Amino acid sequence: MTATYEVRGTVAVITLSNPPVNGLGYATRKAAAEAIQRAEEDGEVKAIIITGAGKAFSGGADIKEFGTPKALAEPNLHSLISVAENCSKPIVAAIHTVCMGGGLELALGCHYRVAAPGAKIALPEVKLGLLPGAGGTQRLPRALGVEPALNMIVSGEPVNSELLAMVPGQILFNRIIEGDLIDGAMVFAKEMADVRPLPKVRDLKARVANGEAFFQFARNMVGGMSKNFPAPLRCLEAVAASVNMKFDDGIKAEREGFVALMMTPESKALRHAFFAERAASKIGDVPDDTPVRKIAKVAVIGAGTMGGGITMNFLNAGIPVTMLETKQEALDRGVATIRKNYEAQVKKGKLKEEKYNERMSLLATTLSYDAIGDADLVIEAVFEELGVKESVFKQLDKVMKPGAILASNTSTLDVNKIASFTDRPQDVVGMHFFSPANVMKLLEVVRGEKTAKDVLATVMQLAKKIRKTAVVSGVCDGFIGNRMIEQYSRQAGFLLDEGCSPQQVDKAAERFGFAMGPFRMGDLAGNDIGWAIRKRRYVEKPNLNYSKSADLLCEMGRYGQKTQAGWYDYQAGKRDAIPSKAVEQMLEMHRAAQGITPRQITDEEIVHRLVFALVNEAAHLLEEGIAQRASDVDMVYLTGYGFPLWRGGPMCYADTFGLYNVVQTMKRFARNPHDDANFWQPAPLLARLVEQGKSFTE
Ligand code: T1G
Repeated sequence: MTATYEVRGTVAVITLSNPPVNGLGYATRKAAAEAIQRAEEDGEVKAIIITGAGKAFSGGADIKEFGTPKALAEPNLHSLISVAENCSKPIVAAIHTVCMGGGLELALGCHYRVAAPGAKIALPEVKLGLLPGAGGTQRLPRALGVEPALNMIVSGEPVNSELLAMVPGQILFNRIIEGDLIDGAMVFAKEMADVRPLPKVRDLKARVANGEAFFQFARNMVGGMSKNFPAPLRCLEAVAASVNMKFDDGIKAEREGFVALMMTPESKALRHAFFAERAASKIGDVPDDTPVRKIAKVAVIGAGTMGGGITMNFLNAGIPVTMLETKQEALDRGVATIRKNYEAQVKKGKLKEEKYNERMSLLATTLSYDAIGDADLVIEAVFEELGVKESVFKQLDKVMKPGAILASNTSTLDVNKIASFTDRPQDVVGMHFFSPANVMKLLEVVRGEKTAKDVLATVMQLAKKIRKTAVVSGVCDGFIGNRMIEQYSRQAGFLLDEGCSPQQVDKAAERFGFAMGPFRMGDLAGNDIGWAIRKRRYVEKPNLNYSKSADLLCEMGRYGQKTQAGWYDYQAGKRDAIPSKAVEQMLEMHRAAQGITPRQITDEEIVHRLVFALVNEAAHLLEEGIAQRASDVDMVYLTGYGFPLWRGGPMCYADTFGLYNVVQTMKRFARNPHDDANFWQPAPLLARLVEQGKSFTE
């Protein structure tokens, strides 16, 4: 949590040291400022190098300190940068690996900057709903040029150091150091030791031709791409200030923007999502250093939509896959679909031809279980019926080598039951991918009662390798995401019974920010899927009432896009959802048969019945230990169900709305005779949090 200091000859080397990424927390800022002052007072020292220990120069301000007094405790980041900039001896920032956010702003306050090639350079604050708040919007345009600086700040994306060093006229990097960075920085520092005046980025002028027109064009572009996210436009205005204002005035303008953004719910949501994604990879009772099993070869059972998509994830990560089917034509179809997906990417320029060929060379197919026994992981993606799973897992138990992980892609079936079909339940785990499996980031890792800890650790690490956001779920019907979406869908059905049209519900949900409303989603996924689940429910839970509208729709054969008719009508070959007269009439007749007089329902009621149904069911899941933490539930909905990122997930949204207000709203819903009063009783956890004045995620 500090900075180390050593003198080599006439050069002081200050090393930021706050693992894992040298976040510029209070202790580190204080130690760095003291070290600079120590070097300044040391008569032997002629020049100073600042660098970072471990795997980063610095990942920026310590986000964990935000909202606490430490974030602003002196020396705050501005003050540390000012200490560096006003030092009477030259300071060289020696940058490697990662230099982001406040870390780059500190480097910009130094007199010189040298970097190893391949260092990731970024001002990613915009991804946290912020803007660079320690001079980055004023110094980077001066050091790199206005347009490249604007692009970096508004996108937040990293750029390699050696590429930035090639920008004409830049002085962001005075030298790219091949070989040992510190040795190279020492050579450079000695060369500069007596050069005066010391160069300060703040003394440069930020210039851009046709400034007003340039920023107006940029405003239109950025504004169009950042609906619901206030930070990008604020970033742009701060960069414009670097051109239109004196440095100190620009810093003031930047500060105002930063403080304003820090208070926005969008930034709170984005910061929450940043930590939620990282927290999701941790399993309470599985230590981070649990040894993992080597996964060099994968087998996938089933070459259908899911099996093919799952296979692509591993091919994309360079892991060979053997795909197994029962019939050659199914295999051929599966391979053809994979080829078609890749060829589409090649056509769009998203995938190089040689990469495509390389990935296809990793794919093997077989009709025989004997050919997959040496795989380290096998994932079955066969028909969602327990009998079929049983026969597959009994086969796998026979042929798979000891220590192989046996995973099921089941979306609702009992993973404990599936594990019981084998003599190695400790090697069985659920890996629930979401369709399209090669696109959706979410992977629900379903932990059976007997699933071994190293199996979990292995799958969580593998998820990162195939670029999935893995969230651990316990075993229950629907795991986390689908169990919650069932309550969401029940509410959608009740809303139809009470007077809404499918398009009204969908529009309200989409205005709230969902990528797709419940009825368009049903038409896309296939309404017959929900139908099959409800038929099971009517037997298992006869007291759980549902709107019958969805059943009536399926009885009309309106399964959705695949039948060119669902909640909406569709023209052949098109996906545009057209409001359906037939559905409108069906709903009118259904309401009359139920004796329901349709009523006007506000968007707010629609959204809150949908979202708070998710929240209440999630509170039960947390209570039962199916989900480890509320932020995991948010990750499931942000990465698998199209929940708007700028709201942080259902649990974060409930916290922002206020849990007391959520419960008050639920009480109103419970009084609706056409709803489900029992469901709207606050889950015990939710009631407890309200009682204690606490929240799910803060
Ligand atoms: N502050 C606090 N913790 C951080 C952090 C940060 N800036 N960056 C990473 N961590 C933690 C992270 O939570 C995880 O913790 C561990 O480090 C490893 O992270 C005024 C206000 C740097 C590219 O936005 O992009 O400066 O889970 O798994 O894959 O203008 O972390 O192990 O407990 O991501 O090697 C701006 C955010 C801050 C950079 C490394 N900076 N970080 O990636 O490791 S705001 C950022 C990243 C700011 C100033 C403003 C990445 C990384 P744990 P990781 P990684």
